[in-house]
Amino acid sequence: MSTSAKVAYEPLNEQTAITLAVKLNLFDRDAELHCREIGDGNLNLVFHVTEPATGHGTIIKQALPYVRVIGESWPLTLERARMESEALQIFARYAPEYVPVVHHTDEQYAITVMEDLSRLKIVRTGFAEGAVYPLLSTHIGEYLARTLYGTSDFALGAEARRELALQFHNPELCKITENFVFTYPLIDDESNAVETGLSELAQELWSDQKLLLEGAKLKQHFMTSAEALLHGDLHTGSIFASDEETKVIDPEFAFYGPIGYDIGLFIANTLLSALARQDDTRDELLRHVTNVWDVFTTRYTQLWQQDNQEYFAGVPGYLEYQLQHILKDTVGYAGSEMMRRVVGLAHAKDIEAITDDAKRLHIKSSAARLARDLIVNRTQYRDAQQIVRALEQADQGVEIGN
Ligand code: SR1
Ligand code: MG
Repeated sequence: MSTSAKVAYEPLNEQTAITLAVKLNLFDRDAELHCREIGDGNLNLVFHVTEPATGHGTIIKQALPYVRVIGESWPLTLERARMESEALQIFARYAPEYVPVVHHTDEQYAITVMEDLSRLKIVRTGFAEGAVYPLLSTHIGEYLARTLYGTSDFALGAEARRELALQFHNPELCKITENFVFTYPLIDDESNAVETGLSELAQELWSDQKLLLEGAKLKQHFMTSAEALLHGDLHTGSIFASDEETKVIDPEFAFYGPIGYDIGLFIANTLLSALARQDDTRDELLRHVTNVWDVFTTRYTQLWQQDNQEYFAGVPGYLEYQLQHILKDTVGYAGSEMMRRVVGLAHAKDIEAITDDAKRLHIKSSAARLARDLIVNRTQYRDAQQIVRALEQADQGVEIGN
């Protein structure tokens, strides 16, 4: 296979993925290689090429010209592969220890070749199996503070920030979020997947005028605010981890948006996994919710004070105002994400896998009630501990309020 600009795109298969890995000198020419397509996301192909004799491996990710889970009837730009590889490289400038190394990219083939992370596990899967990942929220809080502060106006200055934002226009993937996170889950749209035992609750939500109004405001803020370069889809399926290590993958939804969106997605998906836990370790997942916020704010504050291009940065109260604004967005977007994982198209696989109907329905209805409160009452939340209290109230079926 050539990587010349004249060659037309074609999807890889397990054999051509091996050919490419050898051609890129990632393995010896005579190495015996195995390859498996392991993509389980909604959009792309992912090939895992390994050399069993040495234990070495690499990942080759390729965008398809359509949405993988739907098929060719839903075409989608290959441009997302460029977004992903460029975003990975930018995030690596700020937080290299939390991002996979990119070995090679090919725009024509929509390919990103990157570090093999098979020593780690996808956090959503690990959480479902009972893992806790003690360092996860410390690592994610660091990653979020460094990437989000580092790409903001405060760190870069407005001119450089505007230049960088041009590189991450990403209209097609932003439209997916606008529709499937912000719009469809709040209306009776045919794309929604609502299980029978939840249809009454869904009808209630879809006619809740307060929810629609606050959901609309969050969507508009997502569409117009350009605070920092976001990952754009930072759920627990986009994070690999072990007890010692954390890596954030899949930033194909990267664009300039509101800082609270990335934090909110991590929190929402951790809350969902916590709702599914009924043993003592639930508290350890909930600690990730408070800790990610604490680590984020501590580090963001240090970065703000160390190096800030904004003339007004030192004005008393300005940093505190920014952090309150980010918290309000974080809470609201955590609500939007939780809601779409219950009544929208793309559900959380760990919750869907629960076979006890009563338990699954309880988790989903608690999640929907919590999500509504996070969206509608987001300005009332003063700290992340309040989110944890709201989850316990939703789970116990009592009124949410502090
Ligand atoms: C149709 S795509 C739905 C979801 O898949 C991606 O992983 C994003 O989360 C998107 O919202
Ligand atoms: Mg993804």
